[in-house]
Amino acid sequence: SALPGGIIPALLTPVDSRGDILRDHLVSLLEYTLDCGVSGFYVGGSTGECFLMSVSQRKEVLSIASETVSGRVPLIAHIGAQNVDDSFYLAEEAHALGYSAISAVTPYYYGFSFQEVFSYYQELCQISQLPMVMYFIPALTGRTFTSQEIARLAAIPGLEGIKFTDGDLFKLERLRGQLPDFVIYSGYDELLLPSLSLGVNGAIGSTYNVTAPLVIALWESFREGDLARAGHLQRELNTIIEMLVGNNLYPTLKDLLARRGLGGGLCRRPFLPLTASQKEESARIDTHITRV
Ligand code: SI3
Repeated sequence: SALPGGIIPALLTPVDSRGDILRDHLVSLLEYTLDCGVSGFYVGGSTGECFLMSVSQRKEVLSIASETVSGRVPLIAHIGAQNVDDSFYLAEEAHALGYSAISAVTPYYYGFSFQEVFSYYQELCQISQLPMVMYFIPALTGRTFTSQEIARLAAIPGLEGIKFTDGDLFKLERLRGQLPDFVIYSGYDELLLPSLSLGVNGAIGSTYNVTAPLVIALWESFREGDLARAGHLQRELNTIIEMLVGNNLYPTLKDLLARRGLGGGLCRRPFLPLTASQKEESARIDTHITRV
């Protein structure tokens, strides 16, 4: 498959107080994480705040990322949208911009039937020449699938992978066993090591924007068979993730970038800027990360 493996940040999108994209900050984040050795980027996903953006902003983010990365690592464009025409449009843009793959969240909000979800992916895969990574995040879409249903989706020509953001590792294991050639990305940063032990091909996560060196070390320790070190790193990372999630995740991740001189910016409304006490907690998280 043309899909990248390894550690892939779900890219943050720095914006100013009006919600406009801060190109320079986005470029700094891309260059910083590339220097850390990440294997690709997942652009415009949940972490990228795509559901809070206009289609033209989403296109702008896709274009800044492809111009900046300029072929150094593969890029996956999240093009999922509530309006299918927007998805088709963004899928075409992603192809024109040289993306390696597209990804779409499973249709949500209206309680669609399996057949409706199936047709949605089938049509997107027919229209786009790029491989599709379905984005499975039942906690946020309210829609789950059995491993048998995911296997039926995986049989759609062009649907080559899944971003598996679910804590059901039994389901993950069943999928891996049934579909040896299907590309599976771990989506919960908290569960990277157990997911690696079950044979995922890569991991896409929000916290990798600020913890890339640590998480790459975890990945390499696992590959070298040093499970003690991999386990130690997962525990350290989970302490950081717990603090991040308890402090308003995305604004805190951006605050951490700002502390490293990378800009970072704000999040789009209705996300609020960090309060004074959240900023203090962010400073503690920053210290914690540098000590690991
Ligand atoms: O699309 C995306 O931005 C992601 O890759 C999301 C990713 O699965 C994250 N999920 C959400 C809802 O943010 C995780 O990385 C998550 O933030 C992390 O495991 C902390 O819980």
